[in-house]
Formats: sequence, C-alpha cells, structure tokens
Amino acid sequence: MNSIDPTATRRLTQAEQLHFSERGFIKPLPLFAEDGVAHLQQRFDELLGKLPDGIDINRVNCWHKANRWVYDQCCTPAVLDYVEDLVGADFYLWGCHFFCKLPGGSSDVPWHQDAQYWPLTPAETVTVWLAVYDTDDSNGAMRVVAGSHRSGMMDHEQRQGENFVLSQGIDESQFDAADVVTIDLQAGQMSLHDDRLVHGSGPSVSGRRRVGLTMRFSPSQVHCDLSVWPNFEAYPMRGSDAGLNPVGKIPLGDACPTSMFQMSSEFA
Ligand SMILES: O=C(O)CCC(=O)C(=O)O
Repeated sequence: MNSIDPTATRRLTQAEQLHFSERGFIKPLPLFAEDGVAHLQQRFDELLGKLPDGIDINRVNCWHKANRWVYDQCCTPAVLDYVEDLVGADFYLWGCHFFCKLPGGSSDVPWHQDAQYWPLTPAETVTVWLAVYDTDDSNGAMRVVAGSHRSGMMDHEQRQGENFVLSQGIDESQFDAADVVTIDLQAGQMSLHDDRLVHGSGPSVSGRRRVGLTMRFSPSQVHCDLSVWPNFEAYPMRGSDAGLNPVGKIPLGDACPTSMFQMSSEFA
C-alpha cells in the first residue's frame, strides 16, 4: 500500500474549485509521501519490465482493467475526494494511461483538447495526472493553456511523426502563448484538468525520466458512444451508477494491457 502524504487528507478548497472552473486545472495537489513515492517508482519499473517486447508503454491504455495494483491506485480515497469535489457525488473511472518520456522512446504530445478524442457526452471528464518522478520544463512537463476550456472546441489537424503520442494537434496560433502554464510537480504530487483544456508536452531535454499516471473520471451521466469505442467500460467509484455504460470487471492479477482499448474480460 502506498503511504499518503498527511496533507492530502483534505478536500479541495473553494479557491481551488474556483480556479478549476476559471482556469481549467489545479496544481500541485499532495498525494503520496516519500515512502509511497519509492513504492510507486518501484512498481512503475516492474510494470515497464513486464510489457511484452515491442509494446510501447505510451500506446497502451486502461491499466486499471488489467492490473489490480493500478486499479487500487485509482481508488485511493484522497484521489476520489479531490475528484468528487469537482464532478459531484456519482462518478466512474474509465481510463488509465502512463504518459512517459523515457530515453529512446516516442514522447511528444501535441497541443490538444481531450474532448476532441473522446466520444463521451457531455464533455465533463476530469483527469488526474500523478507524477511518478519530479517533472518540470527540463524533462517535458505537461503544459496547459489556462482558461482555454472556456473557448469551445478548437480545430485539430492531423499530426504525423513517430515522436507524437497523439495523432491530432492544435496550431499554436489558436491561443495566446502568455496563457501557457507548466504543470511542474514533485513525485507523488498530482494535478487535475478539464477535458476541454488545451494541453500538450515536448521532449525531455535533460534526459531525466518523466512519467505521469493519468486517471480519467466522469460523472455518471456521461455516456460513451460504443459505436466509436466498443470496448469502453465504466468502473463506478462513488455514489450511484446511472446505468448508461457497460460496467467493467475489477482485475485480480498483475497483468499489462497491450493496446489502447481492451475488454476487462481479457484479463479475467
Ligand atoms: O503527459 C502529457 O504530457 C500529456 C498528458 C495528456 O495529454 C492527458 O493527460 O490528457
């Protein structure tokens, strides 16, 4: 079990909630204490080592369907308390992805809005980005365009190149560079962002590892279009489930996903 930073056993303040609604993100929030961080880094290394040869960790998603330890991290009460303060009492988990910048890996994330990629209605998903290692400008920290979640959806163009983790991006001419904020975090801290917020990240110029474990949480009234994502499954976390989406099976073992979207039944 990861040990929690004692300052993480609190709810979001009104000022933090207002900041989220006006700027689209909150950082930094405390989560894991020092020994919890050591455990997180050790487990990350083990999971990386378990991936089959040729599978890029940036291109697999939904670790919570395959791996009980990752699922349990997503259920950390302090994480769920922060999320509940933004999305309300009834919500579920549906995605869990390591965004990594490791020596020799493909890692640039073009500017984008998550809601552009996701067939989820309404767009009300909140992402937890948990820092496995310290992150700042020198190792490709995530950057966000403050307030951009209030500007509607922006045009996304195809982005090709093996260094890009995502295939669509927003041109920088569509926003004001003065609004860009670096989500610098210490290992064990986390941030939260709105699914319409413009964000992205560049390479690690220092070569230092940068790893974020993202967890995607949606209020129960958010519905997925299964004709676009047939393998979508919800994992109710708090409150009541509206029954709008198939519910996934909680994993028992220590497996790894091997593609972006797999059914939980593959890991039974
Ligand atoms: O980790 C990054 O650099 C980008 C993460 C991201 O795009 C996301 O959490 O939606």
